[in-house]
Amino acid sequence: MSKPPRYTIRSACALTGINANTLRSWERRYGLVRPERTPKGYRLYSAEDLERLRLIQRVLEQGIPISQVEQHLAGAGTGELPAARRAARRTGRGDAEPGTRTVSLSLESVGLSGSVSIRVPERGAERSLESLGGYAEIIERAAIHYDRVSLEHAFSRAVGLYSLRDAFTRALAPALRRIGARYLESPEAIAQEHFLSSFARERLSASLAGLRPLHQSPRVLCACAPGDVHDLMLMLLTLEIGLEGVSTLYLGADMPSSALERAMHRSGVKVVALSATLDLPREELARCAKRLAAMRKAPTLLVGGPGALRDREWLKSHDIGVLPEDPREAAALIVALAEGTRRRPARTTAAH
Ligand code: B12
Repeated sequence: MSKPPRYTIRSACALTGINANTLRSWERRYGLVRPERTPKGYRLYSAEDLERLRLIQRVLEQGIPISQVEQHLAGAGTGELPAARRAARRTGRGDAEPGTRTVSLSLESVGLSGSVSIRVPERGAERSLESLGGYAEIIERAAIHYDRVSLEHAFSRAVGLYSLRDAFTRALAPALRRIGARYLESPEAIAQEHFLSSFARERLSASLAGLRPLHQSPRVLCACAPGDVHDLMLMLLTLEIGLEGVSTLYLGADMPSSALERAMHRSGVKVVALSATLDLPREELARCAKRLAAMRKAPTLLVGGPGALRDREWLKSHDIGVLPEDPREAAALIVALAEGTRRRPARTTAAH
């Protein structure tokens, strides 16, 4: 089994949207998170550390000063936070004071049971930012105006409050699809789509860069199908696999099958995950699957994305697995295959 994943400070920044100086200062000045250190002194964050960082961000988002966060989190064990107790004392009852609202925070994500309610100042402007749908609109507007500052701000905030996965799939991706859908009405939409997809690639690349597992040779090869450059979901999938502690070989866009086969051979990966948004290059894939079947210790070949879903039956009939649409489910399946805890998809008997 793979070791629990640990993240470098670079990954932690990319995954939480918090910058490195802030992370160091939260550790040094307030002792809010204490990551492990490598023998050379580099910080390594655990998944629990990342969840705690997200919880801290949620508390800060409610207007609690950083200097009081530790106290708030410490109060969590009693089921009530100090701010809530103080507010209740002031009003003599537990319900709302004018100008304040109650926020419930689940502690499950940091390994504690139950949830806590805290009373925080009403901040009208923040409320509209609370749902990811709201972020999708802000991101779309920012892309339409090529407003990098607002884009950075909204996306980082969504990452911080939710996760990179949710921020990407529920805020940035819908904005991208909406902008993409407008290209017939407005030629400028192509420029806006490029602006937003480049931004998404930058952010996903930054996360991937910090996620190279240090202790394994790669087990999963990730690439786009030949001729296909839509690599955003592939990057997210690669990230999900990495977050499970499984090492990947990311080859990116438009991978010709001949090069793919050589890379599979040399790297010795156990699973090959391809992403296909456009229609499948059937001939090339069929040739690749055939050669693969003749290999000793052949890796499992799987394809995901809209192109694969449209051609599901054809893929199955060629002994090629189809990945679930949800990138997280797809990653779970790949990880299970890479770790040998799940059998390869059954060979079909359909005619080739
Ligand atoms: C961004 C984008 C681009 C960018 C790609 C940037 C990049 N680095 O990825 C650029 C500008 C380069 C581009 C180019 C082209 N594009 Co384009 N593009 C898009 C756009 C707007 C988003 C694509 C995307 O990232 N989707 C991923 C997420 C955001 O959305 P989703 O598809 O709904 O994904 C969900 C699931 O399907 C699943 N999923 C998706 N992919 C995968 C992969 C895996 C492995 C898994 C597990 C799950 C999964 O996850 C999502 C959550 O549920 C779409 C519009 C759209 N509606 O998707 C067009 C779109 C995909 N493009 C299209 C086309 C036609 C092209 C071009 C041919 C245009 C041209 N004439 O040059 C070229 C093709 C270039 C090539 N050779 O590949 C068409 C495809 C039509 C088709 N059915 O074949 C679309 C649908 C636009 C349209 N409505 O016509 N494109």
